[in-house]
Order: sequence, then structure tokens, then C-alpha cells
Amino acid sequence: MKKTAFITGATSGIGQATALLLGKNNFRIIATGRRQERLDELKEALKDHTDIYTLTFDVRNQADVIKAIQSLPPEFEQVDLLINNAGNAHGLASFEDADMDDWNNMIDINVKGLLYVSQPIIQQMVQRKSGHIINIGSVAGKETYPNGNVYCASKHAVDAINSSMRLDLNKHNIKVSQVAPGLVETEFSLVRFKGDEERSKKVYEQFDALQAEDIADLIHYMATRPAHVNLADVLIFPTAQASSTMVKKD
Ligand code: NDP
Ligand code: 8X3
Repeated sequence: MKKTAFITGATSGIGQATALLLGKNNFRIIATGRRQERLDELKEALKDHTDIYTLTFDVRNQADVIKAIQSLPPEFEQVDLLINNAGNAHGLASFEDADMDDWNNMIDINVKGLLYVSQPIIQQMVQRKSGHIINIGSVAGKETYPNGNVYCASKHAVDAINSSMRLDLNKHNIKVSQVAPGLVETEFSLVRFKGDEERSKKVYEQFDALQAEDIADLIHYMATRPAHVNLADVLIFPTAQASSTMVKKD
């Protein structure tokens, strides 16, 4: 029987690539994000491969998150795999110059949003005593880098949430895993630099950055291991990257 994967942030980048790959490989998909038209495109792309249901909500709004999850039709109610992927960096500025709205957004989306989505889904996994959660962290959750301040803090929080979820859910037979990527060429930098395409493109120049499909491939691998195997925490870099601050460029 096909498992059902609930993927946040499925409208672009890592989440979209993961929805496409899992949807073409024996998973039913619940895809979420704020951009309805992107979710419609995903539905169209997967319609000949699997059942897909989309939910449009902002992870910052707890009431909307709960309402959306409660609105799932019976055939999509059981979530076997939760991929907590929605998130972004907002800004890259030194502590004294950073925008407080950017800081609030990163904490609200990357940390609080992840918690809002996770708890109701975890509660049903606990009842069934089965399930798998894959949290998308970052190298920024393992190290800090100049001007990364609150983005790094938000991803360090994901790192801590990931390991504490694993401790708490161990008794319920639920797998908890983290993928912590380095530089992946998505819309991430476009969002971080508020639509500045030139600045965003520069981040991925002169080396072979990871692509969203590389992360999707890893997530698919992690999600299809036997029941007794959990890849608990995987740091994945482009070969040219050695740390958050060391990238070998041509
Ligand atoms: P993208 O910008 O391409 O995708 C981000 C996704 O998050 C979009 O689908 C977006 O959907 C969703 N999202 C953002 N804000 C909200 C919100 N308030 N409510 C609901 N959904 C939201 O970036 P990536 O694919 O690169 O990022 C995915 C994850 O990977 C993030 O958690 C990021 O921190 C992490 N990551 C990325 C790395 C990279 O180098 N790209 C490296 C390490 C980790 P929509 O706008 O439609 O709401
Ligand atoms: C995204 C990777 O290094 O841009 O989490 O913060 S980095």
C-alpha cells in the first residue's frame, strides 16, 4: 500500500522536487505552501502518477495550520511521512543593522511554523504508533557564519527540535530524521535578498551547487529504508563546500 507524505513548502525548491520524486515513486502526496498556482501546477504534474491533495496556508498562522490539517479528506487523514521543509532566510545583515521584521519572520516560519504543523500530525502518529518525520535543517544549524545570526539560530533550533523529537517519540516507534544541507540552488537566496536576482545568482556561481533534486533523492532514500533503519541526521554538501564559510570556487 502507498504511504502518504505531507510536505510543507512544496511550491518550490527542495519541497517541490521532493513532492515530484516521492509522487512518482509510490507515495501519495499532501503538498502545502502559500502559492496556490504552484500547488495547482504540482497537482497537474503528478496527476498521472499518484493521488495528490493540496493545502494552502501560511505556517505562521497556527489557527490556519490546524484548520487545514483538520480539513484533510478521510483518504488523506493518515500521514505516514511528514517532511518539515517550509522555511527561508530573510536578510543577511550584521546584528546591529539587521531588520527586526526579518528576525521575527525567520523565528515564526522556521521554528514556530514547524512546531505548529508537527504537533497535530505527531498526535495521530502516536495513536497509530508509527510514522516518520524528516526535518530540513541546514549546515546553518550546525555552525554559524558572519551575518547569518538569526537564520543560524532558527536552524540550530530545528537541530535541537529534531533531536528532542527523536527522544520523545522513541517510545512511540516514530522515526525522526534531519537533513542538513549546505548550498542548494533554489529560490532560497532570491527570498533572502528580497528578489535581487543578480545577488542571488552570485551565491551559486563558480562551483557546482547542490540542486533541489539532490536533496529530494536523499529524502527518498531516507524515507524508504527498512523499518529498523533510521538515518538520524545527514549533513549534505556540494563537493566544493567544506563548511558554511569554505567553498572552493573556480
Ligand atoms: P525555496 O525558497 O525554494 O522554498 C521555500 C519553501 O518554503 C517554499 O515552498 C515556500 O512556499 C515555503 N514557505 C516559506 N515561507 C512560508 C510560510 N510562511 N508559510 C508556508 N510556506 C512557506 O527554498 P529551499 O527549497 O531552498 O528551502 C527549503 C528548506 O531548505 C528551508 O527550510 C531552508 O531553510 C532549507 N535549506 C535550504 C538550503 C539552500 O541552500 N537552499 C540549505 C539548507 C537548508 P510559499 O512561498 O508558496 O509559501
Ligand atoms: C542554507 C544554507 O549556508 O545559505 O541553509 O545558510 S546557507
